[in-house]
Amino acid sequence: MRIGIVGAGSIGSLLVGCLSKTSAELLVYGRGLHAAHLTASGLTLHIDGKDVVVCNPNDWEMLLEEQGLPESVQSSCDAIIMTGKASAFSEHLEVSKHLLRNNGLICTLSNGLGHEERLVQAFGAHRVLAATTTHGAYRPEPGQVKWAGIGEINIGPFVHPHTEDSVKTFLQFLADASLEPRWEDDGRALLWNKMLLNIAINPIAGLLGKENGALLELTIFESVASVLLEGATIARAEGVRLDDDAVLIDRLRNVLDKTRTNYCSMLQDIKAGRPTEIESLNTEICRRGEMFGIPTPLNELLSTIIQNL
Ligand code: KPL
Repeated sequence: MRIGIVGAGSIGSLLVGCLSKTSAELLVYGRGLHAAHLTASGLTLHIDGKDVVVCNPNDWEMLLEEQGLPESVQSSCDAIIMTGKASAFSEHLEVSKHLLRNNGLICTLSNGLGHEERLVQAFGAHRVLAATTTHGAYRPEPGQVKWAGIGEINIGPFVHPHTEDSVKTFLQFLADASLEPRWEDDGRALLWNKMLLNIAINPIAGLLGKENGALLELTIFESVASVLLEGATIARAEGVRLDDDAVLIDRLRNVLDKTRTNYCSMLQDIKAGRPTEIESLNTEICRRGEMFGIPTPLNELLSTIIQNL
């Protein structure tokens, strides 16, 4: 199976490193100095401060944004995982249209809601899977990725039920890569569960400037949980079947614990002076809250502060 990884940031590079150790054929799209390292010297993966895995650039084909897309790679991927930021979504969508073969599968790990609808418009419901990840990773320097939290990749149906063999093969490659794929029958709940984690963790860890583990401190954790529960009210108003509040809070605690040494993606964006994903996260909760006439003061506050940073 030829798998395209579109967006070679922290999570994208983690996937490249792990999948390069399987028999999957890899096509990787990235830009800048980090992508130059991936092309010329490969990738070093530091696993939770213990093991170091060196990944050889001959194990993937690299496409650089700076060079444009060659004809030779057109319609060559059986499956694509878009791993870029929400702000890169439109550009990565165009790249994916070029790379994905007829009837190939596509999913995105971008944080926030609304991306899958755009994939369905572009590729058709039968080609789109819902997917999220709780793996935590960051890039201490170009060519290096720290896998700071071993989580899961959750995959499920979005609109189409997806029982075809290619989905099983795709999941098997992710399992061979030790990326812990897990099939979830309710794709909408899957996307919302990840959204709830991100609206709670990302802006607060971003403002604190600390690793995810700092949010486990009792007084901070209570506020983090309140932001999550405010979002859960909106999900339930939309008819999404979520677990009870206590289960949602346990999951939050668990993800914070597993990614305790990770710098969340919003903190990485703030530090690097890049746009954050706040628009697709807390601001989106406020927008949806307004539609239902449900107040979302905590999400409003975080959204305003992050936007004004
Ligand atoms: O998704 C993440 C992110 O940083 O965006 C978590 C799971 C919160 C890991 O930090």
